[in-house]
Amino acid sequence: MTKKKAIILGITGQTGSYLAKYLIEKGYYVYGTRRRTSTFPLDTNKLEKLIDFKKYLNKRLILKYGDITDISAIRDFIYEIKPDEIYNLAAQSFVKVSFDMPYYTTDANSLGVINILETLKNFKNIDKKRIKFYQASTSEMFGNVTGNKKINESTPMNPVSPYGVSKLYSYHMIKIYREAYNLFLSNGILFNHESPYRTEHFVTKKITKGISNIFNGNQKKLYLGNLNARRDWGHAEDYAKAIYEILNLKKPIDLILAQGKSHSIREFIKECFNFLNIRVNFVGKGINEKVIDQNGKIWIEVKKEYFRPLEIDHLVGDNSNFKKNVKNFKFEHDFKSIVKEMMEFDLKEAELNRKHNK
Ligand code: NAP
Ligand code: G4F
Repeated sequence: MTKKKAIILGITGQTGSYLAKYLIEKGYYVYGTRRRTSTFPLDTNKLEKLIDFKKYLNKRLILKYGDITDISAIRDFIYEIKPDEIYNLAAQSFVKVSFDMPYYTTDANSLGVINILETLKNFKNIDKKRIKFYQASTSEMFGNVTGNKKINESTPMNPVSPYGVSKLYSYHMIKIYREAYNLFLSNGILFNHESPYRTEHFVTKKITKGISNIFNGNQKKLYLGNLNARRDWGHAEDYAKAIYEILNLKKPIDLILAQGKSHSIREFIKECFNFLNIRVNFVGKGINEKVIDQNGKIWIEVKKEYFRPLEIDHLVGDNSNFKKNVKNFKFEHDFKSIVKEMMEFDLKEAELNRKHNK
């Protein structure tokens, strides 16, 4: 087993939690930052569900306070740990919120990355160790692609959200610092990835949790936005493993990670109802659309407030470059199995809540 040290910024998030689990299983010492919040308890619940805290916390898993916008915290952390690898998954990651909070989104997602890059540049001058750095880049950087073609690494990038722009800034800074200062910096350009540990304001989790709660009588209806949008959904556990592979290639690289298939939000909803064996119809159009079962019960209604000022209609990625570079990588999950796993997980939680509320 390796004795390597990895820092994960954004360890409390969905993908950070899966990555921490994977690296600990590989024998890594994993160091992560958690943010100070004014409320307690702090959000380590995803991590705690995936990792045996009793066994690993403060042994192979060390959590420190830190915020990516605070250069002193980031610099001290990197100088103290002297890690072999750094994975930057920390971000204001919700596209819709980026329209409401463009300054903070830029601060965390763009300037936060400069805090790390500047630290790595200076660190290289005083220490011989060449730290490998992974940046969580995103398909949001591409925006709307003419003809809804499969996106590859050469597709022009025209983001349509403050989030997309903030990530595009970092994507380019990675390329610039890599070339200018000979640093080991890689961009993983990941398409949407989901799991039972997806934060609940993202659409997949909102749907599986909402339908599970309605099924259990905990909630009356679910309200959603644009059901026509199409996304290329993979599983966060597969993508965490792929992130490790991307960073551990011989040379730094920019690679797309996707499934190569897209589904609409409507198709995702249909698959959830298929899982429950409930037949539903989509009635009406646009903001008047509703999802109604055979007994006339309305499960889902479309609401204007969940639409975005600008939208990406269709995202689908070409992963052939990933497959060429990361040989024999096996995706363990597909669209159907993701929906199944999320529904099973949320039905269990909803059932517990129903019993608790009785
Ligand atoms: P997530 O669940 O929203 O996790 C985001 C993480 O960033 C959380 O740990 C969060 O901490 C942390 N964070 C937010 N602001 C921070 C700050 N100022 N300083 C330090 N940490 C901060 O996101 P995810 O789905 O795991 O995605 C991980 C990364 O991949 C993100 O950078 C995201 O933009 C990118 N990405 C995601 C997808 C996807 O489909 N999931 C696709 C492409 C790229 P708290 O727990 O304290 O909030
Ligand atoms: O689940 P979403 O919020 O994810 P989105 O915007 O695609 O962003 C995610 O994937 C990106 C990679 O492409 C990441 F970089 C980013 O960090 C994040 O993880 O929305 C997916 C689609 C959108 O088209 C949205 O308009 O679902 C549509 N949607 C319809 N109703 C909704 C809703 N999205 C949300 N969150 N909530 C709704 O009620």
